[in-house]
Amino acid sequence: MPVIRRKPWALPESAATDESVYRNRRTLLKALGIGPLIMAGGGVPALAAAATDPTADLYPATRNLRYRLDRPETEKKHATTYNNFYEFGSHKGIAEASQAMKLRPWEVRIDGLVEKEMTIGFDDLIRQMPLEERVYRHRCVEAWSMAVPWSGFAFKALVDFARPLGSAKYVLMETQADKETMPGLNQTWYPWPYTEGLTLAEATNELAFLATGLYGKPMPKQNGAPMRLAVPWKYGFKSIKSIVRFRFTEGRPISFWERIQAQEYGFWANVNPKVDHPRWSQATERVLGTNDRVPTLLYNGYGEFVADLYKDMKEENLFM
Ligand SMILES: Nc1nc2c(c(=O)[nH]1)N[C@H]1C(S)=C(S)[C@@H](COP(=O)(O)O)O[C@H]1N2
Ligand SMILES: [Mo]
Repeated sequence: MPVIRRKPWALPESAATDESVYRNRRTLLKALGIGPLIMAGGGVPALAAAATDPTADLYPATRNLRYRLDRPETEKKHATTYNNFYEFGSHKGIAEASQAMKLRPWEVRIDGLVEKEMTIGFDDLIRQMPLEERVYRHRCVEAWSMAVPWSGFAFKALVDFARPLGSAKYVLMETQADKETMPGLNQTWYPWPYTEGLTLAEATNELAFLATGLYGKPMPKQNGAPMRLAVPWKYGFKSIKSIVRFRFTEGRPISFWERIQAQEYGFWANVNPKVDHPRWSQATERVLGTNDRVPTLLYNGYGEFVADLYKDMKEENLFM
């Protein structure tokens, strides 16, 4: 295996300590001039602001009990204050900075190999989709994990809506890239915009979910408002945030992290505790909030849903 040097832009393995989770949160609260009394009500201010969201009436959506957890749900305060969203900075404390993001108007482009290319407003799109709530595990490639209730709809519903041509084999997704509100875009060595891709078979697998809400409310900005991907059997970087484009293609798209460091962050990126990252072990993960170390599961515990997708792909680098 080639020796891989630590690049300044590489994802850090330093899943920070619980202490820094609290430190980030305190910094956020201080910056917003909000003290612990208000927070006793639960949640960060960003979630309270969701009341003015034009889709607020859609939440909470009915929970789909087919998807179950093997662990407690992560507390909202952790999942909404410890984030990866490099558009707002290459560290975990971006919740405050991300509040600058403008969510309306929010247009979604559907193009490439589809019957008819289109641009559709997010509010128009979401009201045509079958909303539900699902609790999913989430396993970051940096070896921390959480388990949260997303609201949203099956990716398959979007694919059906987009009507891809028979020649389409992949779907590329793109995050908004707005220099005005996203300071991370000034780090020009990153290949913005953030992109990710799935095969159509993966995108139409029942687990692939387009999440528009979290904890029974519209999606907080820091978690990828107004719509982000949730593919819980893959490492977290596949779950692209704040999507503005779905492009259907015949060839395999190259994603953001793959462009940066393909030997560490490949196209498939399926979770496997037996295939270590070149710079750290993937055998266990640190649970956000409690800091418990628990064993990582093959396909992050979702093998019953997705293992068949890969049964004829033995030569592919499925777990990197
Ligand atoms: N556009 C965009 N999407 C992104 C990222 C990012 O930096 N930019 N980070 C990814 C990574 S590495 C992870 S672990 C998850 C984190 O999601 P969360 O902050 O909601 O926990 O978002 C993923 N989606
Ligand atoms: Mo991640």
